[in-house]
Amino acid sequence: MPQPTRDDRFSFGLWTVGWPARDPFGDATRPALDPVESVHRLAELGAYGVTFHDDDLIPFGTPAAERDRLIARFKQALEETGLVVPMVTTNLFTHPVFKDGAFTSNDRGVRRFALRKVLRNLDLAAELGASTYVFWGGREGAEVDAGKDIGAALDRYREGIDMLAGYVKEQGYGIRFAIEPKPNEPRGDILLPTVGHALAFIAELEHGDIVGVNPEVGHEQMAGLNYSAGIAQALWAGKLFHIDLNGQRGIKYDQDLVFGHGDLLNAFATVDLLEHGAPGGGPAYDGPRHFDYKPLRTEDVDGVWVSAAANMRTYLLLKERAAAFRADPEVAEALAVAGVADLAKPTLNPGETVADLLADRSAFEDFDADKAGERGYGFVRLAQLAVDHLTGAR
Ligand SMILES: [Mn+2]
Repeated sequence: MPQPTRDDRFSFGLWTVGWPARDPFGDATRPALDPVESVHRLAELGAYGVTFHDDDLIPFGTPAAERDRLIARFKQALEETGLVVPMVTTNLFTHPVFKDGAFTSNDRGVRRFALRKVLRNLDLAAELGASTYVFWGGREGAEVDAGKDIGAALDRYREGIDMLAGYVKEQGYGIRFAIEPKPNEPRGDILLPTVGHALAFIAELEHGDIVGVNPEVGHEQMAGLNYSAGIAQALWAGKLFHIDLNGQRGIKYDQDLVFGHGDLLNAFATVDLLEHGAPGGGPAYDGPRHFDYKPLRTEDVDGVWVSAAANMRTYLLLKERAAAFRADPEVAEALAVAGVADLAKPTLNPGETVADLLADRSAFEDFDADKAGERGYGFVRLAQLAVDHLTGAR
């Protein structure tokens, strides 16, 4: 059975294993974990990286001297374990000040406070060597249509991200930003609800060159969307800067299940894409395999570490299965029958003009549409081959 190693580049948020399992209906079922202990346990399990929101490490409102002490002991744990910090993010959602958003709060004072909170944490992210800074705007949204000017909110969102990106460039931090879409929860409707919305927003930025996306499995699936198709478009756009792997079972509240414990077939497609790139020859993903999940509320502390290990085990099992799928000659034949690689061929010939196409009788006048309509693509056979590999039947 595959064992995770540093080379697999698995990373976890402090807030994942550290979630004490308080939910809207019930109290915490587990004690808070010391971030230093989490670093040690994750390293023992085979992770290579740990990520955090500022407040996961330094509780909101901590005085400066205590902040320094908390950072120092965290750094010591990193040194002892060799764990790295590939990504850092900001908590702009827990404190009541952010109840109407951070960069897009109707209250200008709150917007300025939010920028300052991020600036301070960006300095820490750079100090710890992070290369990605995630923006999840869970409170950037509304419940009441008349209560939020969406256009103005997007102006302020753009203003904030551009100011912060400009700061990162000016400081020479070498950090890229990754926007994490989510359709709803905690707000009724969140701005930048899907990968597509986020990509369109990034195209409007002054510093969009260092801004990409951090798609989360469950967030796309909450919107009824196909996660592997979403990250394929982000890869195509050169914008897949980071990923949040977890599990979700359909359109409901954000479950943050263990990776693969939701839509397993889509998890297989996701790992196949991340590891091998698109079948027609697109780029594969080379960043951290980051898990943003929550151990079930029913787990005790031991169960937390079982669940952390389960994420990595699922990934490695799917990686093995995806490699077998790709190497199977029958899969290659099914892909050929389906014409998957043919899609990589441009529709027009090199240098072909509209006039050339109009003059090509074989493209229209003599084209047998009825015959072409008879073709079977064999996609079901391809799907079953994936299921056979996934279940270990091949
Ligand atoms: Mn989630």
